Amino acid sequence: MGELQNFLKECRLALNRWKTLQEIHIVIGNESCDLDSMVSSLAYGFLLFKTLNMEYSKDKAVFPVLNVPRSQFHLRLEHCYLLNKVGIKLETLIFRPELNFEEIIEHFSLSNKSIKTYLVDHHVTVDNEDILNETVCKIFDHRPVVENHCWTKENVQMRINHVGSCSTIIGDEIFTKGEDIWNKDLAYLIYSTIVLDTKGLKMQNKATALDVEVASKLEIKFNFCERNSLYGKLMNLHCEISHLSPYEMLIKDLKCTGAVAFPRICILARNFMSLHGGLDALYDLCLERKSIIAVIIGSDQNSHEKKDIGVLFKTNNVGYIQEFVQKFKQFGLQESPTQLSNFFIFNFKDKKMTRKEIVPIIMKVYTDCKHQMFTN
Ligand SMILES: [Mn+2]
Repeated sequence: MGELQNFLKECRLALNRWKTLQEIHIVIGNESCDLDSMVSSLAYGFLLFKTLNMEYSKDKAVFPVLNVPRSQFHLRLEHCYLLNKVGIKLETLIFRPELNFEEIIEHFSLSNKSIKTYLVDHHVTVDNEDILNETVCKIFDHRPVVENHCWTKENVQMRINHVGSCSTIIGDEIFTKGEDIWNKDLAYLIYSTIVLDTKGLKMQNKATALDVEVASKLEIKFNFCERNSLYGKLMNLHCEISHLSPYEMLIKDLKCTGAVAFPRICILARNFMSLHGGLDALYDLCLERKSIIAVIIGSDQNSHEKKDIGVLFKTNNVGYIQEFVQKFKQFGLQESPTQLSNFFIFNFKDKKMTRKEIVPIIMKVYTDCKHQMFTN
């Protein structure tokens, strides 16, 4: 068994006897569980495992957590493909519902044991993990800093770089903090993720100098030489939707912020809504996530439009909806008509935005329109 596979097996075993541990390190990615979230938590967990000498200690353990239920993981074909390729078995992974944070925190604080949390690929905890806030000690992220995040420099080390992939940051951490822990499987996970997130490491796309630097170092060290074919393979898997129901399409790559859900899908939002069961699935999502608004970020590389946004309001408050739509349009978007009074399609006028850019805009509009909720 390889070192990485053995590490994951050890983590899993330690989870079964967590009450006997003196020191726990939780590494958790964001709730969309996209590829760089998963790989960053596994890889950073491995770095901690090696550099804190956990392999020789019965008292310490690291839990690299994938922030989705196990039952929803198989929808992510590119993740399963890569794990299988490096020989990692799904049963050795730890999924969010398999840890009871409340119970762990209570037990650890009562008995004066140590618990530390590391956030990768996000820097604001959502409801399902905000109980961990007090324990957060390090953050690695590549998205725009949210202004009202609650961390202070004294308690939390933040490393935020505007790179294409969070795995680039973790790869760079490994090169500087533990170069000797690299093995081919770990390197392949990081390398593949950077390649996918930067569209084949092309600078005109999302790759930055650091993405290229880390990926190139891995290419030299481990003889990787397949940027284009690897990108094609992973992207095809990522965009494969024939095995998914409309609801599964929505939860495959989903983020929720407050009362707004942001599913990202591989067809245009307009086309999603014409699927049989598309609208129902969107309502189910709102119900399940207690969302008032669902914002579909649609993309289809083969279409002329390439990207669009669909917004469903789970309210009939016309004043609210109108103000929201007017305000949102001001961010370089064009509204195109639909048959529904509470669903809108927006097309980009010139510059297309990513979900990272859309989320803060929507949240600002959402806050600015809140007063309308209570009128009418
Ligand atoms: Mn990410």
